[in-house]
Amino acid sequence: MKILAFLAAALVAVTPGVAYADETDLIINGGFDTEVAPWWSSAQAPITLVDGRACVDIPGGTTNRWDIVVGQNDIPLVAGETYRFEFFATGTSIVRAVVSQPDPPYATYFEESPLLSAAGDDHVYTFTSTVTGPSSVQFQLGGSPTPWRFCLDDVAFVKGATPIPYEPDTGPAVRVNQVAYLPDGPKNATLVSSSPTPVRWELRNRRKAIVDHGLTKPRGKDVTSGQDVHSIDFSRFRGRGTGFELTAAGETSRPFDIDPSAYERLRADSLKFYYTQRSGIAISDELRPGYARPAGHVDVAPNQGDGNVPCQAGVCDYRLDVTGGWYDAGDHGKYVVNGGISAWQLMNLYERRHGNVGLAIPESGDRTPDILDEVRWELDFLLEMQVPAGQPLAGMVHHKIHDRAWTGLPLLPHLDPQPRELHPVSTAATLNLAATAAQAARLYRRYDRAFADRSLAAARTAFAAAVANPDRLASPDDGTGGGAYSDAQVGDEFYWAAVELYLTTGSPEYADRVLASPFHTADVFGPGAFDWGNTAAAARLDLATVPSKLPGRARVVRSVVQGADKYVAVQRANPYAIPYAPANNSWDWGSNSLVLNNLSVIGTAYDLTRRPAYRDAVVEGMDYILGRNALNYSYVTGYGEAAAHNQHSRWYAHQLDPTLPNPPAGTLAGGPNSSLQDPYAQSKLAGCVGQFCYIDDIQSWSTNELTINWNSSLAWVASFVADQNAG
Ligand code: 9MR
Repeated sequence: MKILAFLAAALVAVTPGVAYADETDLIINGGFDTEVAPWWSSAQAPITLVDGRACVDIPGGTTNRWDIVVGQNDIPLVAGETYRFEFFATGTSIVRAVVSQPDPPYATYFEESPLLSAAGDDHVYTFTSTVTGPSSVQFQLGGSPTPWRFCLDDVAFVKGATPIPYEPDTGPAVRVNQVAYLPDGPKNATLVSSSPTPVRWELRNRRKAIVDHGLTKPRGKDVTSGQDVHSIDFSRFRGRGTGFELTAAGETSRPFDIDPSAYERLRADSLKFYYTQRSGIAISDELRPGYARPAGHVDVAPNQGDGNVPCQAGVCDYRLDVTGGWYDAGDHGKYVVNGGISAWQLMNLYERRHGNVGLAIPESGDRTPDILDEVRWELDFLLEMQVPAGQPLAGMVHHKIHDRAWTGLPLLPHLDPQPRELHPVSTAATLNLAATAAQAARLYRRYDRAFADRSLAAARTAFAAAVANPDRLASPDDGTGGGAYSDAQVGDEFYWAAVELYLTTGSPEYADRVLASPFHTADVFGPGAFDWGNTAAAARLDLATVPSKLPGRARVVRSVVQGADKYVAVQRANPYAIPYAPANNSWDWGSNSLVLNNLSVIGTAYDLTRRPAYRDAVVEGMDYILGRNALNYSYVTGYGEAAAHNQHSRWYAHQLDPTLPNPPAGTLAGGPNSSLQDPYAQSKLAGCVGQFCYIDDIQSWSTNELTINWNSSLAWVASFVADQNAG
């Protein structure tokens, strides 16, 4: 029931359901007093008017939120205009309130997913449109296993509104590693302060006794955050304990430990992440209390299964069994190029130290180290993606396998009803298999000779196939139902595959390929050292650390040390000690992984030189990830007092379904992404500076997803830090 809109201009406070001067409500019949039109709803859920509200009985057992919708079309949007979206609703579930494109591909312009209450609440949001054109205002209500009732009233969509600005809660001005410093390691913090002169800092122990003090160092304006900051160095303090706090300028930091044990835990947790990402196997409650789920994509309805997957129409006429592997991220796709870099990094972690880390996985207790058992789950899948002998393009590797259409959140893997499809082969995917299968051949040989032989044969076949098909590039437009992971430049993948094949076989054929690659002499250490599409630096790290007789190997080692020097210089110049400085302060998608991968280059330089400055730089770099940052937020679930926990995921979707868990401890969030590539981030973070381009909301897939390639970066660096013991 709409109340006296024409008198509203006289009111001072914002009252839901009311339009003010210069504001126009674009919704027709938002009050449902006597009729339903022009509102519409899905056929299974007709609207009835009950006491002047629109009510719908939502059937149980649908899949996606958008399977049941109440909506109104023909709402015109103007780019740059701000709208206030308000409604009153009752219910016992979550409603996805969206403003979207009315026709395919139904782009989402705005969304919020509040939890409803039986008594009902007013909901008020503002959003600034980035498009001009018609839209549909919708309440999406599907996806519940059980039936429920939704009632709606006082809907308004008001043009000319004033934006409600989003202010992140950044807590105290003293920014620390909220988890732990190493007793003998570097201990640094950052104070947000515009004081031009140093201020006093004090370190207090758990009993609040001052155990050290000193003066901050003013550092001026930090470009990564736009803040005026000071740095604090309390490295000389060598005590141990829990519950320390740092005070400066009247502000007290979040508490932290000075103790190495957190990094042993983080090493294991960041690696345990992979078991719960596994496809094709039931996750055991005994091994992961609270995370049990049935096996995903094993040909049990409603899954269509990965056991006998066809290609997209016109791509091939065989089917493959591609069960297993890890789900890439918060989606149910499995992509060879991202699986490849993740498997490589975990194998690299293993190759650098050769120890076991107990991961409590089904294979624990066999004679293979747990990390290798976990990576094997992915390697077996990567091998399955290779085109079998006798087929056209035999030896090449399919780029990816995923759902035909995008699914919504939440959706457990075993409940995904979409058909699965193999996408075309790509040179990049083929070289990912060549690189990782070659690497596997040298690391698994002492545990499983037959697997090592099979891997090496597959790697050789893949490399030859890629040489014969050097420009099969995955299309940037192939992003329906899964990510594109397209890569226009595969020279780096050729270099990487040749390097791994050479290191495993010592064969002159591959040595020649390595030496002839333009990537061999190039400076491969850019703003972010390596990622799924830029693999030359990864290759270089292995070439520098795995023994070989490659001519000019000393120069290779030197290049890694020089790369590390570059990242250390970037880190020293930054008052938050971030070893990542992208051009124009434009932070990349998955920036946390780039920060960590740069640290892994520095860590590799430490392994090569044993210079303590490199070790200290890696240890200090971890501070940024664990809370010493502009948002005062740890990016790792379960680590730190204020930490990421709503990462974008279809099954750790606690934010959208309270019966589901948050991601397991040790899960890394993607981190600040200046390009704000999802509507939620756009609605909250427009105009953000570098470090501020992040929001811990499940809807922000471009700043807050979890992925297998980002957790491998975390695992590598956590493992390095854990190896330093006290520092
Ligand atoms: O991590 C990927 C990032 O580098 C790309 O810029 C982005 C757009 O192509 O895709 C990211 O990968 C996503 C993938 O396409 C689908 N699964 C989730 C991945 C993480 O967001």
